Amino acid sequence: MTKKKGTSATGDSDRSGLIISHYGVAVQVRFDDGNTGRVKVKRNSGHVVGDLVTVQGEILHRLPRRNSLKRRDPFGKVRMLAANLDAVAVVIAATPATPPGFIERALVAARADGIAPAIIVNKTDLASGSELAQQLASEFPATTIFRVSARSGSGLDTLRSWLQERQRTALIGVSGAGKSSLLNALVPAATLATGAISTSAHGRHTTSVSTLIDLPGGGQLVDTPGFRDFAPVDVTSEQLALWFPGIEEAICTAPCRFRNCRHRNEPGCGVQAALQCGTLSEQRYQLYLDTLTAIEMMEQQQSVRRK
Ligand SMILES: Nc1nc2c(ncn2[C@@H]2O[C@H](COP(=O)(O)OP(=O)(O)OP(=O)(O)O)[C@@H](O)[C@H]2O)c(=O)[nH]1
Ligand SMILES: [Mg+2]
Ligand SMILES: [Zn+2]
Repeated sequence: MTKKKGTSATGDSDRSGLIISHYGVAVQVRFDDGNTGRVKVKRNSGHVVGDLVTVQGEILHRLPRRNSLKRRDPFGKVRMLAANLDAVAVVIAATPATPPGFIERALVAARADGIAPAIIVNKTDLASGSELAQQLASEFPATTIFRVSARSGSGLDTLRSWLQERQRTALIGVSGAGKSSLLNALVPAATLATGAISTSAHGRHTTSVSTLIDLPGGGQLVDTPGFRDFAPVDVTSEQLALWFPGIEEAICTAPCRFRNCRHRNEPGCGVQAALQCGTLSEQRYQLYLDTLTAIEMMEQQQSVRRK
């Protein structure tokens, strides 16, 4: 373990702090006295940015979490993004494009864990960005949407006051959407690396570790590495519809006949009714079905493993 600034010579006093960065085999802890220090952890130790810890000598104890944002990667592995969050903001840009269903699934994961979701449409200095913002406003009428440009600074004041009201917000989204650029624009002292302008539609991964940064005037932001797949973890096939944008509203408008309706082809289904009258789009419904099928497959695998 590297020697921590301000630690007693024996290193045996118990100190509490917050994990502000994770480097795989070590974490950066900000202690309650404001000093920071690196503490070694085992690879895949399960610690994550936002974790409250106590450190005694070289031993790190994690305190219970109030929530954690997780996703399942394409190989079925659970990846934890950050812990003890108040909000999660999905950063979107026209280029590189965000895969269909990413926003819906991120909203489901956030809501299921009691974390307030928002969408940040970045790069609105480009015409394509403004068009995208308009489109998303009609696709996600119930979600808070910010239109910003990290480059020109437009919309940042409104976003900043929203972030300040929440204690801790994680920025997530595909690589190249501009998460680190936004953080640098919001926090003058931040110097996060950002990707050079890329002609590739898929962008490249610039940020490789999550970092927590204080916003001047209150609130904290967590910058995360980009990823393209977002599959929720803590949501059962039964719960999915309750959190899925568009589906949830359909059920509220016209409750289904069966309480355990999965909204596929059960009679008296409110979701089918919304599809027929056009208040729910075919595309959104298909995304719901795809996510439902993926969760059901995971549940089956888990029940086979338990047997
Ligand atoms: N035109 C325009 N370009 C932007 C804006 N914000 C970011 N960019 C560019 O988008 C590219 C990617 O920005 P990053 O901030 O590195 O993106 P990121 O989401 O942090 O990417 P990862 O760290 O790989 O996940 C860089 O070339 C930025 O200069 C913006 O508001 N307008
Ligand atoms: Mg980044
Ligand atoms: Zn139904």
